[in-house]
Amino acid sequence: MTDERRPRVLVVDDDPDALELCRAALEDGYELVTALGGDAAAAMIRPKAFDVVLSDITMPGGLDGLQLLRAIREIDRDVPVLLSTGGPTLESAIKALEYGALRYLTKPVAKSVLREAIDYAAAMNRITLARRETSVLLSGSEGLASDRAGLEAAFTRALSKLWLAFQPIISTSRGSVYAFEALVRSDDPELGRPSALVEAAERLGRVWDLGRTVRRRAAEAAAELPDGVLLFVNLHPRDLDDAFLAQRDSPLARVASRVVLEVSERSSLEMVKDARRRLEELRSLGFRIALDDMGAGHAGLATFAQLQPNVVKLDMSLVRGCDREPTRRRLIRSMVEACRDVDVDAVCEGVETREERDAILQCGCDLLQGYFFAKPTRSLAQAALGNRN
Ligand code: G
Ligand code: MN
Repeated sequence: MTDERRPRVLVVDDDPDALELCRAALEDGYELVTALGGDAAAAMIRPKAFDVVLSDITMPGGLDGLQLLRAIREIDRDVPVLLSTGGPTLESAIKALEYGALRYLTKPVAKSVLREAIDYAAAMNRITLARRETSVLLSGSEGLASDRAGLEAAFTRALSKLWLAFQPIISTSRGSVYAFEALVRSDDPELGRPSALVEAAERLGRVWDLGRTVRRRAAEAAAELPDGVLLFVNLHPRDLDDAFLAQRDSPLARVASRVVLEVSERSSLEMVKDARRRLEELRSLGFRIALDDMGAGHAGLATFAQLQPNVVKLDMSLVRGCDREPTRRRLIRSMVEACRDVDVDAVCEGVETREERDAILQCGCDLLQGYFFAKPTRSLAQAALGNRN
């Protein structure tokens, strides 16, 4: 081992004999800390205090292994945790996965198996630590706060400083604004980038909080829309599980006929239970559905069939440079034509230059969005003025 420090392993069991067995297997090469039961272990957890944790699952009379794992994840989201159990159940396996356990060991654990598993986990931990350092080196920042409490505080702060930017989608044939897309922004220094904000929400299990806040703001904006202009609002796939989304008296549902909900092709809908039924509910409330980022994901046909979108947005990675590449134009043209055949509106996103705009128009696409027309801006009125044709 090249590390000057021996990796610290926390072993947790309610059976002192089991702890001794681990000591014998790991003493050579590891610094071992033992805890007799989950409560004792929980009291020892600090960020980065251990390189690996190995815990029994069934420990009567205190935190069991799964509860301990959960408590560990509140404080240290990285440390590899191995669980050992006499009889794994499906339920415990699912929970373990959810809280990020590295693997299961079935008792009795042979010494060599244990050793190998701990060696592997320790290596995983070294990689994770190095990756974090790399991101600090390359981005000059710590990345997202590594402790849950810190991230939670940052996220709450970012939500309170959340605002929506609006970017027009232009109908070139009508020479007017067809819709605005609402894009989430925050003035928070740490979680200002939308991707960081969404990632934090995902980590904290607070995607619904974020979605509800965005939709409340979007509903306020919808009230100011000029006649006949729609508002596009991005959904996270997890939002589809939020019963509040499809409630008739939710702020956005009250203006549903003016709203197009975007679901990204980048994200799979497989994790959403009853996605199809939920989409039907939304449609029956009057919402329209858009498939966002078409061409950027791998979901393709399955997502299309599941969503039955009213609008498809062709991803900017396809649009970019389409004036110079015939292949891109051919793909855009065939998607736009196929959409028209099934009565779906096609929007090209990320149009940055006059040349791209002209090439897209030649492909038969009427609805365009991108910096060439207008950057996202704070107010709807400003966004409408910004567009050029
Ligand atoms: O995934 P989605 O399509 O919702 O992402 C839209 C994002 O793309 C927004 O953050 C918006 O600011 C950005 N965007 C909009 N128009 C353009 C453009 O013309 N060029 C680039 N590079 N980004 C754009
Ligand atoms: Mn979008």
